[in-house]
Amino acid sequence: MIKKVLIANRGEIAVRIMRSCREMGIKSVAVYSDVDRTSMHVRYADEAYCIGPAPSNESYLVIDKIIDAAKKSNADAIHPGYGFLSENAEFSDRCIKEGIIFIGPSAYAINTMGDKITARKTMLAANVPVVPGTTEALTDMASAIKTIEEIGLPVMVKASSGGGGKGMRLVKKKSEIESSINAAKSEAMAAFGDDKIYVEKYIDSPHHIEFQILADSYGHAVHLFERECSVQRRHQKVVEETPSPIMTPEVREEMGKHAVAAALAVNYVGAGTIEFIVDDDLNYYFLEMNTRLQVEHPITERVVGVDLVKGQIKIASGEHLTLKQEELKQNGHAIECRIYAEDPDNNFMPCPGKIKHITEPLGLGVRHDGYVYEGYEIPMYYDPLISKLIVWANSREEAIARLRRALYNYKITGVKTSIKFLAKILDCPAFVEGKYNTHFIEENHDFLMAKGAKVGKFEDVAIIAAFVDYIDKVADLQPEKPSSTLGNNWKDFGRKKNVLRL
Ligand code: MV4
Repeated sequence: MIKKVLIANRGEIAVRIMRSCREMGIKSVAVYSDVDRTSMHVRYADEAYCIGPAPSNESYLVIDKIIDAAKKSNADAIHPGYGFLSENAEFSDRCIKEGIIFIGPSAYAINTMGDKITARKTMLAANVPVVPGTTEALTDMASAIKTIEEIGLPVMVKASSGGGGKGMRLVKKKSEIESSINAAKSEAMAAFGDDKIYVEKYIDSPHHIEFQILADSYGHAVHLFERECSVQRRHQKVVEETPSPIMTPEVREEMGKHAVAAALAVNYVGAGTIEFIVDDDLNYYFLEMNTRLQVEHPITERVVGVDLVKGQIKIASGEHLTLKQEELKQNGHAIECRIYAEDPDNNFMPCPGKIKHITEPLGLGVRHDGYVYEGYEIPMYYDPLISKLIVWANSREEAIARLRRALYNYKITGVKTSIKFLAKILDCPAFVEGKYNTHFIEENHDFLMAKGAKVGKFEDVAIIAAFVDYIDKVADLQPEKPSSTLGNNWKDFGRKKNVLRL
């Protein structure tokens, strides 16, 4: 039985995990760096422990400090969230050695999927389709050139320790092979301390479609269908939706089976995601597995009706997975967009800073997973994600309309955000028609960057919100009349009557 969970993370995901813990009657323990002392996850938790200075490599990434906090607080388990130590095999192992449950997969599963060459071999053995290419690391240049010519140009040269687009080179011409291999190798060595590289046939204009899986410790695994994640910028997802507009029931069922086979091939336990690239003819290929809870998990939760964090915790405490594949259904349509403190007009430069005013979107079919509050200063040390806005509706069309509405309702002043940019995506014909792939943002750059009438409206309301905030502050400075003289003031929207003297 898990009675207390330490969350080795911060921001919206730490709060989201604590919410499920609270519903399960499980106590939560926060860890925080010096700059996070006033962060929401510290407030939300039942207990909190400082683990050091702001830089993650002195706090959230230090295994010893997290284990220490887990022992001090007597936590039974650690949830790593995403990022930080979530895909660190050493951390998974260390927790087990210390007698603490790691809410995540084994070091074996993390390592096997973390090394992309090993992952490709393992998938081939499990009959999961992989992108045509090599199953061994390239050795000398002469044989590498020969191998690439056999596969046929264009190809992708990728780092075995890479993933998420790091250490990757597109090779179109024979004359580029040698320099691309050398560049990929040195980039991989610098980033991962491992220069093993392999080659794949280049899939032009692919879709990124991933399958959520859950697997228990007894070899039972199910998939929870797909998420379409092709709207991304520099390998950062921006909008995700489920179901995928391009999927058919037949391909979905087949891919789902392959996703389950992929997880079982590494004896996977917990929640995980199988990433595929998919071409326009719906040919699909295993790309990589994410051995953690993902940022975009809420759209699956909403459409399939499963709390994935509760699922993770139950599996980690040794329960049998009671979900049956044939009982799982996709109901309606969900879309998530990520709201960042960044400036779309200045190359998406991160803009950490103090939140002056925030009005969070509410209403039917709206979920808002965030952690900031008015007066909170987003630190510059971490990912500038402010929140995730998730909507659900019966149809894709209605979900788009609802997300537009929710983005319109969402007001933040004090920091620059990506809200307007997201609203433009939802107005872009290619998105509305569901005809987009991983090149969507670059192909629609001019449309997305244009300033339309709808964009102006957003700014107007933000200014009004800031002004309301301002007159409230002025009112606070003025002497208040005794309430008996105010009479019936129900139309004053709760503001002080003497404000009218302005
Ligand atoms: C590819 C590819 C085309 N062909 N591999 C980018 C991130 C990493 N996970 C793998 N990526 C790609 N691998 C082959 N053989 C195109 C991409 C790719 C991509 C994949 C998923 C989502 C967005 C992407 C954006 C650009 C390139």
